[in-house]
Amino acid sequence: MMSEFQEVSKQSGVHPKPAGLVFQYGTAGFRTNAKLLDHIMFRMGLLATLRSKTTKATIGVMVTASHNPEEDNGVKLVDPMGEMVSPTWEVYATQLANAEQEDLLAALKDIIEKEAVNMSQEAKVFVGKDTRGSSARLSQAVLDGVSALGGHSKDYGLVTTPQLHYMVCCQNTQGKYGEATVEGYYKKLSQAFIKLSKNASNCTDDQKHLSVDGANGIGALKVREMESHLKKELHISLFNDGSEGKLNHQCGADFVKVQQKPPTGMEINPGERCCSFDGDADRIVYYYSDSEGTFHLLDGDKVATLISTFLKELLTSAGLDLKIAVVQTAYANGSSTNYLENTMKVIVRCTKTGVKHLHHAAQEFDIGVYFEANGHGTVLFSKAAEEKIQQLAENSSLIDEKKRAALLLQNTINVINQTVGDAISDMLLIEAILAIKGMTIHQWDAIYTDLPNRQLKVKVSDCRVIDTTDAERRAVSPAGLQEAIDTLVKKYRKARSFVRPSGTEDVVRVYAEAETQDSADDLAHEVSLAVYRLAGGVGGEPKPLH
Ligand code: 16G
Ligand code: MG
Repeated sequence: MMSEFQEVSKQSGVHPKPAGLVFQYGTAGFRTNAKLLDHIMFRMGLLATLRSKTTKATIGVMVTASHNPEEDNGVKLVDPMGEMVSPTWEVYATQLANAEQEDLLAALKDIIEKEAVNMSQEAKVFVGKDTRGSSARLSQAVLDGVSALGGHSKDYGLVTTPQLHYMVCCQNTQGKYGEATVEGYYKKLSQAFIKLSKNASNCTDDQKHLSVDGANGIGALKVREMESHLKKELHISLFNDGSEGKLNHQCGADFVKVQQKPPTGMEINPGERCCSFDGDADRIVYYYSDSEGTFHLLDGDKVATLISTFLKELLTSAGLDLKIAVVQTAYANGSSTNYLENTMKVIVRCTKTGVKHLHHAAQEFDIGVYFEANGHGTVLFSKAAEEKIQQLAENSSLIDEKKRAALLLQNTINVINQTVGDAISDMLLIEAILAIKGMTIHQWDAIYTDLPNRQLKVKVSDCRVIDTTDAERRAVSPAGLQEAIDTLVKKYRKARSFVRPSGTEDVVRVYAEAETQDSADDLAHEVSLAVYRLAGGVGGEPKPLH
């Protein structure tokens, strides 16, 4: 035991913490300029090793800053079933990251004590990284942290975030979820996709075509690797593949969603299906341009609607009585919620922003479809639901339609990465559904019409003055803010607005939707002004958009 700590002391000298630097384990881990992260990476290697010892399972560490600019980097921890690390350990992560150099051992021992970590337990940590220039050096710092505490590690090298989550889950289920290799991932997903595609009768080569914007990141590399496994059931034209352009620069899912325009570097023909991944391939959005050249975005809400409709129809055909729900956040377009609740009649839940909250809520149903409007999402099947579907699919006495539905459900389960939202897996599922339903992207888009909306941000001196409730839909402080928002919202038709402190940036986010774009823009501006005045705005007053 003594020698393990000696090694930590020695190695931490190689990855020293600049005095005074303080970072929080935010919504999706640590994220900042890559130059400031070396000590954090080393310490997350230490923490993952402790987490592995306490859970007696393999833990994942992913080095990425997702959709942030190339200069940034970040790190997130993955728990045994492939889910985000538990909230208590997020607190430890923050404590360990911020301990000054001379206090590191004390901080480490404090966690060991609180969690009663058995230091003689073996530890195993899986490490992955994205394509950023800084990722190789930073993932080495993670590996150093693991070895300093005597843990074993496996370096997966360049993988997408969802691939790393998948490996962790495979490993800890002793292969029940799949084989813990990149090759195993491609095989499982592509075999399920090909089986689903066989149900798409008379699908032409044109309909099998998809343009993919890889955001110049890891997703592009991995789509390319996967292509040969797809056996021509999907024809991909890959753009922003990283050979020239800069990561996430004017491209990728976040750019397309926020700017509501196509990425640069992509050829778009009218009516053609296109999609964009983000920098670590855990988000996807679709879009197309119509014959008049107008751009149409199909975001996470549209994806959730497509997938849940498909699943609900299959459950009916299969005669399975399973409870299906869609989990959204306050950012979900009001039209999507209305359509899901009133036309499709599925249960809709709303949670706080951040994948872990949606994931958690989705676990409460037999089938939980969760998507953030920004394109992060997946589907969770309860163990009981999976077993029922499995049994039905294996029942040889079933008649045609039921059998077909049961097999489709079974292959749908296999094409989905249930550990976390996965752009590649979501893409394959969406492509299969569109092919099976013989649906064009225009028909998918026409299922409901989005309400015009606007997102703005306001700088205030301290974001913490804003406290929210009801899944971030209402502000409880500062005093008077919610009343002001309520009064403003009443001025417009079909309007809704809310504000929340960002978990990744030092700003307050404002969302507004209304019947027309002008109304949404005006409302967003007026609510921004209310935030500025009541919550301690800094800099100049927010200016109107028009
Ligand atoms: C992070 C979250 C994402 C959320 C976003 C909100 C994960 C893996 N990612 O990117 O789900 O939508 O933060 O950012 O949880 P904000 O708090 O700055 O609006
Ligand atoms: Mg991401």
